[in-house]
Amino acid sequence: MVTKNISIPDMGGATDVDVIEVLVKVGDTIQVDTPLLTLESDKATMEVPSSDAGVVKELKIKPGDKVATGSVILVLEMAGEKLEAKPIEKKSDKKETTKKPEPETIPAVVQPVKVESSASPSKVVEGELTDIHAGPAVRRIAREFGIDLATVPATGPKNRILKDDIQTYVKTRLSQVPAASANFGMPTAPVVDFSKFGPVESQALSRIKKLSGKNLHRNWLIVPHVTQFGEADISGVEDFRIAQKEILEKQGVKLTPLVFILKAVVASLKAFPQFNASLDPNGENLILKKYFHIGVAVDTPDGLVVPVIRDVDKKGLQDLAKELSVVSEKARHKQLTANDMQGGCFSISSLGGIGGTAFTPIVNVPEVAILGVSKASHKPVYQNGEFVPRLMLPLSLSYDHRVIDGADGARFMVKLTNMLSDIRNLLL
Ligand code: CAO
Repeated sequence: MVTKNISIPDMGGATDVDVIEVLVKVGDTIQVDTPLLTLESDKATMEVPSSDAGVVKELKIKPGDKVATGSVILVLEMAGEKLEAKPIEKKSDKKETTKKPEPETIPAVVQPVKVESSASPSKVVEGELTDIHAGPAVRRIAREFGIDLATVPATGPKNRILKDDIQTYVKTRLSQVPAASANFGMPTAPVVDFSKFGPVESQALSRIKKLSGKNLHRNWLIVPHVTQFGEADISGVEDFRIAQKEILEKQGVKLTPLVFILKAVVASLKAFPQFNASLDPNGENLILKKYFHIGVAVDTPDGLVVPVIRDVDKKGLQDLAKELSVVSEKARHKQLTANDMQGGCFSISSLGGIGGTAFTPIVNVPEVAILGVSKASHKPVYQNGEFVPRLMLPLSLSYDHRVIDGADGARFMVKLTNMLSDIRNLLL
C-alpha cells in the first residue's frame, strides 16, 4: 500500500490561515481536483483541491485549525499511478495573485474562490468576501440545484453556509412540497436567516400554541370570513354593574361586562338561529342547535384556550359571573379537561380588559360566528339635539359568509347592541 501526505501548497507566504470546512472524510475515494478544504484569510476564501487520486486514510486537519504552506492535510492511499494536477482554470481573473503551482514539487493547488453572490450571478468578486460566506463546493452544489444562497440559513463559523446547511435547506423545502401542490400551490414563506441582521434567540412554541396555531390556520383558510363592527351604548348596564359589583364582590364574585355580553349574545342567537349552527361536512345542510353553550377565549401564559360555558340561557348573571371566574382560573392553572372545551355553539373573545378599539377574530370551526369585544370608553353621542357622554362598547362580529349573509350579520349586530343598551332587556 503506497501512501502519501497531501499538504497545503504555496500560499504566497500566508500563515495562520483558518480552516473553515473539511470537505472529505476518512474512507472517501477522491479524484484529482476533488476539493479537500476551504480556507479563509482576511481577504479571500480558498479551496484546496487534491493533487492525487486515492482513498483518504487519515485526516490531519479539522475546522478551526490554522494552516500555512506545507501543513499536512491528509494521508492518502494512492490509487495506482499519480495523476497530474490540472492547472486552475481562471474565468475572469485579470489580477491573479496566486502562483500557478508546479505539479512535481507542490502536492496541491490553492484555488482562490470566485465569490459570487448567487442572488446576482453576473456579479463576480474575485478573492473578496461578499455578505454570503460559502466555499466553492457549497456554491457549486447551490448552482447545480438552482438554490439561491441568500435564502439558506448559515450555521458555520463566521456565518458560513456549510454543505449540511444546503442539505437541511433542501429537506425543508421538500417537506413543504405536498402543501404546495395541494390547494393550487399555497405559497410558502421564504426561509430567512435573521441572525444576519442582529442577535436572535430561538424559543420553542408551547404545546397549546402549536395546537391552536394549526386550528387557527385551518379556520382562516377554510372559512370565508366577514367581520361586522358595531358599538353598544352600555352606560345603563355599567351603572347597574357598578351597583351590583360591590355587593357581589363580598361574595367573591367578579361582575364584568362579559357576563352581560353572554346574556345579550344568547338573546341574539335565539333571534338569529343560523348563528347558533354548524355546516354539516358535505356542505348541504345547516345543523341548528337548540342549546346555548358559549365558548370564552381565555388568555393563559401558555396560549389561548376556549372553555365552554354551558346553557348560558338558563343561568342568571351571578351564576355566570361565578362560572366565568372558575373556568378562567382553571384555564390559567392548566386544569381544563377536554370536555370543558367541547360543545360550544358560538365563541366570545374579550380583549376589553386590555384595550384596543376593534379586531377581527377568527371563527372557531365548526361554529359559524365569533364575537370580539374591545374596551368600552366614554364618547360624545348626539341625543335629543345635544352631545352627551355615553359609555360605548366596540364589538367585532366575524362570521362564515357561506352560512351568514351580510344583511343578517348587520341585523345580528343591531340586535346585540340593542340588547346591551338597556339592562331590562337582559334581566327579562
Ligand atoms: N371594556 C372596559 N372594561 C372592561 C371590558 C370592556 N369590554 N371588559 C372587561 N373590562 C374590565 C373588567 O370590568 C375588569 O375591571 P375591574 O377589575 O375594574 O372590574 C378588567 O377589565 C379586567 O377584566 P377581566 O379580563 O379580568 O375579566 P373579563 O370577565 O372581562 O374577562 C377573560 C375574562 C377570561 C375572558 C379574560 O381575562 C381574558 O383572558 N381575555 C383575553 C381573551 C383573549 O386572549 N382573546 C384573544 C383571542 S384571539 O387571539
